[in-house]
Amino acid sequence: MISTAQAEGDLYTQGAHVAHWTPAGQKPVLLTSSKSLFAAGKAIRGGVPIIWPWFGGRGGGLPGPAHGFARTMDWTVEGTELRSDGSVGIALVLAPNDATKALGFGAFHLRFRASFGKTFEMELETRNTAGEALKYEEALHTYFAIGDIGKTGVTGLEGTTFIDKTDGFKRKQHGAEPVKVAKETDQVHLNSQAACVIHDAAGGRRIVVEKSGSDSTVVWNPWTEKIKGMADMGPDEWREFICVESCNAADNAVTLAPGGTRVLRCAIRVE
Ligand code: TA6
Repeated sequence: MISTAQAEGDLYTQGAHVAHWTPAGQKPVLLTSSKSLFAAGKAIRGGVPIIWPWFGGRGGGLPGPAHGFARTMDWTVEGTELRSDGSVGIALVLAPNDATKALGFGAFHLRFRASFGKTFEMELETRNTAGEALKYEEALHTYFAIGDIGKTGVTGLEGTTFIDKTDGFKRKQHGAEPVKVAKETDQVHLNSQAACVIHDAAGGRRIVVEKSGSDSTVVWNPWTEKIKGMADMGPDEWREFICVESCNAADNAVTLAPGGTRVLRCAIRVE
């Protein structure tokens, strides 16, 4: 639990999972489901799940949990900092263990830094400690709280190619209009480095999502039917959130040279 004059927030060592960030004078910016299980080995539903080292199903007939193992493992707090500007920084690390080695990941080092203040900043640093290249996907899979999905649009993805996971993973071209959600939406926008803005008309605000070190952006909302099969979400919660995920997925998977380091950054503010 973080509480300063600038913001409030919650972070769990399981998954280095940020569940809440509320800047002073604002409504909560992240949604964590009222039905999240908060159980060992089960990802918290909402906030910012850290997706690593694969996005979605692992594929290739290989074993492993959806969206990788980082979000259900216990991370170690490396340090905390109350800064002179009133923001709070927390750093957590994840190193290989028997479970990751059994999945074929025995040489890596992850560091996640979160900064809670008037803006919310995250960094996911991957270091390859192996003697060969490390290929991985990653995402900060952020659930943004909005007033009404039907009155929400996302700009910043104009003209991008996306993989439509609701339509046979077909590749499609997005036009010049904002991304809107009027059915189940699950889109991996490729080669997109631009900042996104969530226009939350019902909530009377815009949420700006800037990023660096990220070449893909996913927009997801389960809509009315898929959410019914999600035990850790209320049946009406689909109206109240949109995931805009800063990631490196699919064609934008990362191949990191031995000894290399790469950082995915995301900075969020409300206007
Ligand atoms: O990012 C969108 C997505 O990949 C969807 O396909 C949906 O599966 C969502 O993530 C949530 O996945 P989870 O494993 O957290 O239920």
